[in-house]
Amino acid sequence: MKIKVINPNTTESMTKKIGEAARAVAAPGTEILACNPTMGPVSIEGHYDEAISVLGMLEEVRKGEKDGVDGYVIACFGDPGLLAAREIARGPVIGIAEAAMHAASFIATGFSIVTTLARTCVIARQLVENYGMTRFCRNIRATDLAVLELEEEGSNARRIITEECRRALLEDQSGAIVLGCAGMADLTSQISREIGAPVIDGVAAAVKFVEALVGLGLGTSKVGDLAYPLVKTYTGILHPFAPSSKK
Ligand code: 5HY
Repeated sequence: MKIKVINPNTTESMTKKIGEAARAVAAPGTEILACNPTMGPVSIEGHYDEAISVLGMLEEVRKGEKDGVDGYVIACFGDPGLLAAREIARGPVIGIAEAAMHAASFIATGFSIVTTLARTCVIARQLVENYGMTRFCRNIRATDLAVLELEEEGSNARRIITEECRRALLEDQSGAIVLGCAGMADLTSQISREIGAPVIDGVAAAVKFVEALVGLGLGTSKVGDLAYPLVKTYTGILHPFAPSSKK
């Protein structure tokens, strides 16, 4: 099967890291296509970045549909454009935040999210509520690291994140940690060993959930609100994004 893992920001070093994390857990028969749009924010750190990033992400799904992709991962912790992507996709589309939270809920009675800037915590909080995870999520902790600091050689990002994860176990009584940024995907096993608790990266979790759904013969429902978008004209520079009758 072919799974397209989409980094909605345009930082290629993060896309490479995300692709490596996805391939590390993919089953032998799964081909991972890691990509990012050529247009959009270099990092997604708030509502505006997220809104703008959705168009580029959806374009990657549109291309995937033409290329016979079996399922998609949206590799950004805000799960931007998730339902819009599901409307245009035949196969399953999984966001890394929903995947990580569900995985954590299967192995612990409570988890903490450790993320980047404090201003993104409200986005994670909204996802916790939307996904019905309020009873499992004990806390959402910001490290105040900018997303691109995770890409800097020799930054002390890993140490800062590890210490925050350690505090979360003690202070939140959490049994598992969810990493709140796709850019942390390469830190999972090292942090888990250091703190002695499960640490979940949503990229890997989402890949396995897509494999499971495709393996069950399940794709996105086309009954009701996730049916293909209605065919209509889009004017101006967005004209190429108009839903067409060709599926
Ligand atoms: C992410 N931003 O996973 C989110 C994390 C965040 O560019 N990739 C980004 O801080 O919201």
